[in-house]
Amino acid sequence: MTSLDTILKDKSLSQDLLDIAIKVKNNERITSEEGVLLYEKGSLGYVGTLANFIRERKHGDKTWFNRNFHLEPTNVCLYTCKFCSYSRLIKKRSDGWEYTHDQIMDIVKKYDDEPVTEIHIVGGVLPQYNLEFYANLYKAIKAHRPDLHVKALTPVEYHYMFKKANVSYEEGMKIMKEAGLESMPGGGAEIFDEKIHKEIAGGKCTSEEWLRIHEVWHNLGMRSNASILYGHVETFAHRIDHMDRLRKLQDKTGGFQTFIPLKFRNQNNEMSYLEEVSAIDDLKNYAISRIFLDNFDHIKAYWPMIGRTTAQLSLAYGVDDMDGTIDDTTKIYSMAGSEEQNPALSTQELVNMIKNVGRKPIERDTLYNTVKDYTDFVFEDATVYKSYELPVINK
Ligand code: V47
Ligand code: SF4
Repeated sequence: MTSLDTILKDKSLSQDLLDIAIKVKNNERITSEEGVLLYEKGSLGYVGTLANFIRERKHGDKTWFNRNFHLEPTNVCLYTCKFCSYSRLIKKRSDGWEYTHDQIMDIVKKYDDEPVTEIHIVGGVLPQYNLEFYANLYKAIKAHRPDLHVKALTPVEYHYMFKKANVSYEEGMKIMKEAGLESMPGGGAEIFDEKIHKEIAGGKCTSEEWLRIHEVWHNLGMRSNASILYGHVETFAHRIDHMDRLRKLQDKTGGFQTFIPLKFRNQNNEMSYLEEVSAIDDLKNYAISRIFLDNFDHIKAYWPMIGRTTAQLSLAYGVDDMDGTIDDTTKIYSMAGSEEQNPALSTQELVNMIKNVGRKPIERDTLYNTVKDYTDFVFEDATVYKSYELPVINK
């Protein structure tokens, strides 16, 4: 790949792109206008070089991953987001699942002998999954396995359950923290622009509410992630506006750990008429996120959504985090048409994916503490993760 110095000496580069490259070199923030310009005028090679420079300044070759599993209590949801291939309320509730507290605990217990460090809980919104249900669930998980980090739900669920329980965001998040919630994943943000948000995700918590709940959580000294759903009806200006709102909140709280660009997948949803964006757009989007979000430590490529090959390529375009082993425990993306129909990687596979593109695999915990550096580690035998049969519900 070209180096940043080569770009800085390139006489054919326009002044506006040169100015951005100089800012990157000097570790200065780019403006929203410059962000849009990167999408409109920056070539893949140009934005990739800038993003890779920032990535290596922050992390060198280090590439973070964790050992985790997802738990999706239900795929039935009150809301009807147009991009969602997952919710069964409208489609066919009898095709869905609605796990009870005990069934969820049975799934958690199946991982008792596995070296996972994180449980990622996410799913649909339903009345029975209320504040009491989740508070009891978090308590039960932590009582059963104190070392398992509970990363759970998004402002979409919390807004709904706090409203029903008639508690403020401050009270509600405090209850969740005391019950055992340790961090919040980045979902539910979609696109902050109010008009587009209403059009594709109307009814669920607004952009302002999403940001406010993260702020309240950060004010309790806790960490969370942020995402964007891109590649549908939004414009480049909407993507930058979304990142700008995150950058401003991050300036205030410093509570975000990682930014996860989520590519819209078009199978089995109400927006299937839209074509998916290309892998070149995906790489450019990772790179521009890396350049724009100067106050975010990490940019994550979520491989179950983007596919392993693009995830590997993204490591040269600003990405430094590959999420986790997943163990085939999420259905959100396979239902939406991802090439990863049964997302699960053994630690060895994930480590090799990272090594094969010349980076250093570092296992982390959810809060990015190093668990193990795999750079010089040689596997003696394949530590292949088992996939478990989940209980069949509603049958
Ligand atoms: O908010 C739903 C997205 C998100 C589709 O924090 C879709 O570590 C593309 O946020 N095409 C939930 N995307 C998942 C999420 C996440 C995933 C991995 C790691 C973390 C983290 C967070 O999934 C939703 C929505 O934006 N989504 N349907 C679709 N058809
Ligand atoms: Fe429900 Fe989430 Fe799907 Fe929207 S994206 S319908 S909130 S499960």
